[in-house]
Amino acid sequence: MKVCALAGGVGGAKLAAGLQDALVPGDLSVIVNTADDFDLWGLHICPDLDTVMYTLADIANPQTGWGVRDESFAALSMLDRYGEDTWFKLGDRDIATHILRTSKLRAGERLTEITAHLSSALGVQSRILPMCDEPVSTVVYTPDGPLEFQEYFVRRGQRDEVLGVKLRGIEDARPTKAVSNAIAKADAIVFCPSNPIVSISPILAVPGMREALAGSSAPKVAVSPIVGGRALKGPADRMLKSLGHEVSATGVAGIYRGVVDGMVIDRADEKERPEIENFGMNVLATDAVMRDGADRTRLGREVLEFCAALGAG
Ligand code: FO1
Repeated sequence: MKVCALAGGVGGAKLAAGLQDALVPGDLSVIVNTADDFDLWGLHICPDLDTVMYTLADIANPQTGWGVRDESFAALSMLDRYGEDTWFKLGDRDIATHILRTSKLRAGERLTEITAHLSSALGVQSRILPMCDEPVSTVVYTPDGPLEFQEYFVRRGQRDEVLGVKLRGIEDARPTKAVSNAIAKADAIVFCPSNPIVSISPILAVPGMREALAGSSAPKVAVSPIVGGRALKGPADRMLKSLGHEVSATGVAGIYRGVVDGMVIDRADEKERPEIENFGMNVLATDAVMRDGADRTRLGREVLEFCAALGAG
């Protein structure tokens, strides 16, 4: 069964790992948000691509979900001695990824090729696909004015109220050939439990992406990142609220209405089933919280079974 997943950072990467475990090696493609990408000290950093890559390579830091396990921070300490503001915690091994990516970009390679090279060198058999090769940047509008995404997310600790989100450069972006192929060949399409506003929406906003998804007859299923009215991780709950969405699995389903055929929600939110079914979506209620590797694999398998049942029905 060929599966195409859409993912942002930590939550999305966890389900992608579960799907990878449940599938024959090589049958998973993951389209990843690149609107969090930014440059720091001349290095091009792609946090969501790297989080997915390290997680699928089984070298991610289990405490944070991002960065590399057993990491050291000697380079960052030296930058600190030079008087630099070291607010973004780049580890030594992680820096190697950014050095190589940046040098290949400067040599004219596309982000898609570079990501394929890096992930295959780390032994990842799934395809990790940037949503596009053009630069796109999320700008978060707050009462203090517009902020670059990582300024909002890491430097200011997601404390600002989000009044709006814009995607700089999105008009010039296009789904890559690899992305279009992954969607066209998929037997199931899975929207991972990533932030619907700043992780999945940028992927959907790439001109041509919604049409590519609509052109696929494969069942499409989204896993809610909101459980019991709270985000599993990060600021999704506060963002949904400040942008006028209901903070619930139903609120997430409303964002994906007309795009997906099914929603996977947590058992705690079972009472929302009728409302979501009213959107014309099928609902699977299960344990949607991934605490460990066993949870990821179980949820991955359940999501695939749900997709198979929708495809057969
Ligand atoms: N997130 C943090 O909260 N603090 C950090 O210092 C940080 C560093 C970092 C370095 C490399 C990387 O790939 C990711 C990193 N992240 C960090 C995570 C990242 O900013 C967010 O998870 C995503 O951008 C949101 O999806």
